[in-house]
Amino acid sequence: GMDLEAITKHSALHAKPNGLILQYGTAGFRTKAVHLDHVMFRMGLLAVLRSKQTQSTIGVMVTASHNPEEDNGVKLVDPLGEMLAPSWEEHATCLANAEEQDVQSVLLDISKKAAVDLQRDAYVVIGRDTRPSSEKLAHSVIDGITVLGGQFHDYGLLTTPQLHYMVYCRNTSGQYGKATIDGYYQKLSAAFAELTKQAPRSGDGFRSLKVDCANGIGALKLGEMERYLSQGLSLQLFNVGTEGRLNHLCGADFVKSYQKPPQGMEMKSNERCCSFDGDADRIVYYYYDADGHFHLIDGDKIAALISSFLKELLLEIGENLNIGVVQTAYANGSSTRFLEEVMKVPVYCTKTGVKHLHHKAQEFDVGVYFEANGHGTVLFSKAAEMKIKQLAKESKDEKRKAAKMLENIIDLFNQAAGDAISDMLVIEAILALKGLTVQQWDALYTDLPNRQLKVKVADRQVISTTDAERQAVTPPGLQEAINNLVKKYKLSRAFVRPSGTEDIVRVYAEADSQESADSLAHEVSLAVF
Ligand code: 16G
Ligand code: ZN
Repeated sequence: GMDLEAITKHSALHAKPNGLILQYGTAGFRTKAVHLDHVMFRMGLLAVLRSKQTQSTIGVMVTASHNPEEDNGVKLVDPLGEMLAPSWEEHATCLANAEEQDVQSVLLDISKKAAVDLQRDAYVVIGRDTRPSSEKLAHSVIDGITVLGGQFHDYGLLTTPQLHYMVYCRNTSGQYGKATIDGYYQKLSAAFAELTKQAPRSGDGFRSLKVDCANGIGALKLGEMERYLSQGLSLQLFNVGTEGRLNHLCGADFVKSYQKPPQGMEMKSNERCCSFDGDADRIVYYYYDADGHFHLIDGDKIAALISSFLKELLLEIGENLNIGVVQTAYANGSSTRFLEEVMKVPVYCTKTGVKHLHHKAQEFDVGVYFEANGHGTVLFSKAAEMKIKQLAKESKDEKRKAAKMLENIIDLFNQAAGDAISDMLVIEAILALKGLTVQQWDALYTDLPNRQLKVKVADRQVISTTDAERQAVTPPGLQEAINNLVKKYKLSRAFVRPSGTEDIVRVYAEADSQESADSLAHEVSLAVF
């Protein structure tokens, strides 16, 4: 049962500010850290209910990813390391917004609706990013867990994907890996070493990569990981959090949004560099060419590199395993064309937000998904994994070699969530094996010039969309107006969608030149008013 008195008492110690209403959005709750104490406590409560209901370990991650340092947030991780199920997002929103005197009744209501057996045990694991506010907020989560009698393990500082990994491991009785930080590094570094064993050595014998850690958790975790990597890869870490502020003028979101290098990183021409975001679930690459031009290699081009490599290996093993690439409306038109027409892999488009892409990618034997902003991974179906493992044991020569590579790739990708560390290692392995420079990778295709704008409107919900956010349904006439504007430009495309994380409408446009993309985006944003 529930100790209602204890709940009331502890809840009062984590009181909700009057009138504050928050939504469990695409990335959980996210706002100024000072407004989040009650949400943390209540998410501790909710995690216990979810754990009882699923009879599994549930994760709670305290982070606000690429947001400014003074923000924070929280999200729950479901049993297979996935994002919280949509019906529970609603419960989360209800509970977070309940007035103090209603917390008990909302808890009971959720338990009833979701058929939670309150007699069951509960186990919750917690991780947090490096924000100054995160430690205290994580303790509020723990307070919520314990007041409902749940057990917990606090992993302390973790990247978001590491917490997803832990949850996945714990609920698959260790089959996916050991649910410890050492287990995570061992699994990844072993797969990386196996995979790159065959790679031709570069001139000086080892490969090096510069990493902008966004002054966040990535610095800490890459630092820990380095000794596991031994000779395979040498990392030079920048923005490690000793001086700069988290995500300030650096990190994957900054580099992608402004299409320029982060501050605090020394770059020479043609050097391969990458940026993590604040919780290390996103990665983008970039370099300066010999003429001093900056080139961004975003999630779309990461997907292109990875799917080309995987397609080749799949052909080699010849088992008719299907591969699909999942993108969002933000994917550059050139990337979609390259994948469909040159690589001949089927491409699918889903709504923005990792959970949508992840879900779609589960339909394939090999499902590659990436958002343009650098969040993504590759999922292998159980059947594909078993087939590959069998071939790696039983087949011969080239086929066996390809199967072994795929086997290691499966281990190297985080199957629970997009993971900057794991994606980085996959990319580095592919580049090494293929002997590709960053410029050669970049040259797979040329991005269409594009522009993103934010538009402030009175009520962003008046805009609704369909066709994976590529078509506006309401307000009436908006889509027609966009169609007419798009017609004026070559190779053009544009869409609008209400943001799921900010009180704004986002506009995206691409066209044959930067001037055209800029002016199309501007015209579309005027049509939104
Ligand atoms: C969240 C999503 C991210 C998406 C972004 C879009 C997760 C873990 N994160 O950060 O995938 O790209 O929202 O934000 O799902 P927007 O709705 O404001 O454009
Ligand atoms: Zn993130």
